[in-house]
Amino acid sequence: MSDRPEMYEGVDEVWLDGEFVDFEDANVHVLTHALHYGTGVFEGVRCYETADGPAIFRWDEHLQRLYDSAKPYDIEIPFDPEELTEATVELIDREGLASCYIRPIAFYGYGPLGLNPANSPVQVAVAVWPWGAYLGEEALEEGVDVAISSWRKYASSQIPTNAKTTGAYVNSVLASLEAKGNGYTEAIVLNKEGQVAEGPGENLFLVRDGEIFTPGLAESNLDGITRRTVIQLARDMGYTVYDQATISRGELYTADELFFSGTAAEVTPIRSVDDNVVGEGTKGPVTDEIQTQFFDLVEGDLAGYDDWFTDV
Ligand code: PPE
Repeated sequence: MSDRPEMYEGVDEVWLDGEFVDFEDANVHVLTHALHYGTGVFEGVRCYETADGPAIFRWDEHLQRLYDSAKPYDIEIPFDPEELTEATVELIDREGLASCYIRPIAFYGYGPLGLNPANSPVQVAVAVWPWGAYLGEEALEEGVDVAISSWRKYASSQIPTNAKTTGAYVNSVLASLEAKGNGYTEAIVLNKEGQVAEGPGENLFLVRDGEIFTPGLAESNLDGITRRTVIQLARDMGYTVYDQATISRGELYTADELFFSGTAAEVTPIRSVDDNVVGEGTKGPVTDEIQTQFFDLVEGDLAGYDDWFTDV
């Protein structure tokens, strides 16, 4: 067995199919259906350190999306939401983590190969580990340099775009590899029509003349929970937010500000697109205000959003 990635150092256990197992024993067979055909669904959630202790941000919505993602694939998750909640809360508690990233996954396990998954058991796991700034700590302040990917986002007529399906993430992996290979931090992926969809693991927001725009859900992007959070926060702050926008590639170059949103990426400014400087080439004022409000929110310092937290 290879050395454990640094990311998981200090993690003792994983919850797998109803049990807490040692980290090193959280394994599957090589003939696991999902390994061959990508027949799994997953979530990415964050638990933040708040004044009242660790609290999971928008857990119920993430869990709902997990069950929804499972539907098109007939993945019958053999645990109810209460059981997965209890398991996750207990896992974070057992690990003694003040803040962490949470990765629930449900997938067709070891059964007969062939495309029909009906005779493969559904396995479920939840792993947690500390995960800092996704695109780097500096990215949150300085912004990231991104490039338009030559890979297009698949359409929902091909693979459901509102589901987080493991296999479908090859599209994101290709876009990331290309961007990183060309010296950029991240990609922006256009949809089949050539309009802006999202990042490989982030939704995208555009600021123009003090108003905020984000691609609508028919643009082949994920219905991101951080996207929903940013839309509501911005509206509560008095901004006009167009959440059903169609954004063209050209509009990215002339935007005043651009930023990514995502559980992992949180609120990350974009400072250039295809080497064209966005705005002043720094974190713009609207992005700054929303990012500050976002971190105040997730750290439990904003009144009025208690429903969005699950205490550990
Ligand atoms: N689009 C995609 C394609 C995506 O994967 C994510 C999350 C988002 C948008 C933002 O959605 P939300 O997290 O609900 O706001 N990407 C997850 C996985 C990242 C990874 O590298 O793995 C995440 O942020 O957890």
